[in-house]
Amino acid sequence: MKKLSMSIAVALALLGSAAVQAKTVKINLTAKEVETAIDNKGTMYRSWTYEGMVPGPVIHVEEGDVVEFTLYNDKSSKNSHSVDFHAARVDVVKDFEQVKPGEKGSYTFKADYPGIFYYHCGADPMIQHIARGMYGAIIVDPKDKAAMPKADREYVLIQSELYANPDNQADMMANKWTNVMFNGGIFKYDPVHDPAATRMLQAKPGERVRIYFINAGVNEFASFHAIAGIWDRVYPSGNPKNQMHGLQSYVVGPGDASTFDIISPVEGANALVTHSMRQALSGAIAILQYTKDADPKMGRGENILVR
Ligand SMILES: [Cu+2]
Repeated sequence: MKKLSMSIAVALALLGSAAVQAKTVKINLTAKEVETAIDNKGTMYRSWTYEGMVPGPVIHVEEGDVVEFTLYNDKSSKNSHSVDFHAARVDVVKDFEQVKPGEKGSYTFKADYPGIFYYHCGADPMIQHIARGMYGAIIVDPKDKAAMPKADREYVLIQSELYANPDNQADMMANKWTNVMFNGGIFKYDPVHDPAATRMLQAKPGERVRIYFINAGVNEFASFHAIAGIWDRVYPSGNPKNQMHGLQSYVVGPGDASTFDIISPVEGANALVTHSMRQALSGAIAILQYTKDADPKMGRGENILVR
């Protein structure tokens, strides 16, 4: 009996070591030039996208994973596109090269650093490709599961600017945006400022809510703040080694990202904003509502980026 339990222990140890070995993950994205809704009324905009959505899909891997990435550029596209993963260390010329309509391009990288990283199109002119919607999030979970406190719910919020005329690069270069948005929509999660809004972020009081915040820019800095709340922890670039406590706001520059944890001791709500008021009041406000009967599906699975 003793011998048997020993051999089981050895087998489990072997299984354990196999489980922590780096795995290879295949990720595919397709660039598509389609119309997307930019507000709660359904106003359409001639976006350029990954998979027909703004932001693009949330990509989730683990520290140490080898990512085999392929970009397909849909044959209906009029422009070349590319993907620049901030989680990758590769050759900017060879790997981030733009892909022509109807063609594909591949490269491989190892996700060496845990955290929240931006991805975006780098095709020329980059300012226009990003401003039209070619951006998204890649989360690299730390290999050490105890490196960060476990989050009860997680949400991705990506800030960006809206330029009224998607063809007008001069307005983008002159920083003449009309609105700042979270996840590609004006007041997308804010029924206070837009009665047409139907979505909010949800959690229960006392839960640790983790916000993966990316600033896609293209030009503005974000001063990310929770009105009526305090960030319990902020992790610049989402790396567990970068840990700050008790912050009221934290600046995330264009092309940067950080992980923000918040816990509400009470029922009610926080308004998550960029505290630059011109940015917030033109569309960059998300209500995070705390109720005891918060929807268990929110902030989990597919709903970490609320579409
Ligand atoms: Cu592009």
